[in-house]
Amino acid sequence: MSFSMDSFKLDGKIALVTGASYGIGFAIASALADAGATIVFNDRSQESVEKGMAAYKEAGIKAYGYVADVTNEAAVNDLVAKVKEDVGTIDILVNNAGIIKRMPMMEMSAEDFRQVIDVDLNGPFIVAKAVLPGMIEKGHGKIINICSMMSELGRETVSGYAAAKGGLKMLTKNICSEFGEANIQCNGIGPGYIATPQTAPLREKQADGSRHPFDQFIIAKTPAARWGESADLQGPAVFLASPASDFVNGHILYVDGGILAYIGKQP
Ligand code: NAP
Ligand code: GCO
Repeated sequence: MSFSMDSFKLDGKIALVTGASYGIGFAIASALADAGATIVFNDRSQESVEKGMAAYKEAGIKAYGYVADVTNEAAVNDLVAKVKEDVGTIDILVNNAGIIKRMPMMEMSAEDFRQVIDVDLNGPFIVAKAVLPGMIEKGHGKIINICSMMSELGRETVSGYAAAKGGLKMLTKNICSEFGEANIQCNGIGPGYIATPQTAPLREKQADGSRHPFDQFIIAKTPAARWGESADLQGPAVFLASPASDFVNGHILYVDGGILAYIGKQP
C-alpha cells in the first residue's frame, strides 16, 4: 500500500472543538482548519463566543461559534443538533474545555472538587456521548481528549484537576474500547506546561522583576528548557484527527518537551 501525505488532510470534515475561543482550543482549531476542516466551537458565554468569532475572522478562518456549557447535557445535545442543522454531522471532536482550581487539598471544598470534575471529566463524557451517534451513522469518527501531565503525575494543589485528567485518560481508553469496532478512534493529547491564560499565574513576574519560582522550576524540569506554546499542539492534533492515525486508538500522546521522560536535574 503506498503512502500519501493526503492522509493528513481534513477536507470535508466537520470538527467541534470545545472551549476554543482562545488558548489551546483556538490553536488546535486553527490547525484543523488549515488542514481543511470546517470549525465549530462552543464556549460558556456569549462574550467568549464573540471574542472567538473575531479571532477566527482575523485569522481568516470561517468558524461557527455557539454558547453551550459542556457540563449541561441538554445544552450540549441542543448544540450538536444545531450544528447538524447549520453545518452537518460532526466528524471530529476535540474535548478541550477545561478548568483548574489550584489550592491545597485540605482547603478545597467538596463543591470545588466536584466543579473541576464536572467540567474536566463529565464535560468530555457528555460531549462525546452527544456526537457518537452521528459518528456511528457516518461510519467513522475521531475524538481527541485534552488530557494533561496530571493524567500521570500529581503535585501539591491540583487534586481535583489530577483526578479529572487521570479519569479523562481512562475515559479515552474506554471510548476506544467501546467504539473501536465502529471505526471511531479516541485518543488523548497530554500537553506539558503550555503558556496560556490558564497557566499565567504560574509565570507571573515577581515584584523584583525575577521569574516566578514555578516558572524556573518548569524550565529546569523540561528537557526542552522552555514552556510549550499552543502551536506545539497543532501538528499532533492534526495527526490524531486525520486518517494518518486510523490505527492509533486509546493512546495518550504527551506533548511535553520531554518532562515525563526526565528525572530532573542532578543536584
Ligand atoms: P484556558 O486558556 O483557560 O481556556 C479554556 C477554555 O475552556 C476557555 O475558552 C473557557 O471559556 C473554556 N471553558 C471553561 N469551562 C467551560 C465550560 N464549562 N463549557 C464550555 N467551555 C468552557 O485553558 P488552556 O490552557 O487553553 O487549556 C485548554 C485545555 O488544555 C484544558 O482542558 C486544560 O486543562 C488543558 N491543558 C492545559 C495545559 C496548559 O499548560 N495550559 C496543559 C495541559 C492541559 P471561558 O472563556 O468561558 O473561561
Ligand atoms: C498546574 C498546571 C498544570 C497544567 C497542565 C500540565 O497547576 O500544575 O496548571 O496542571 O495546566 O495541565 O500538563
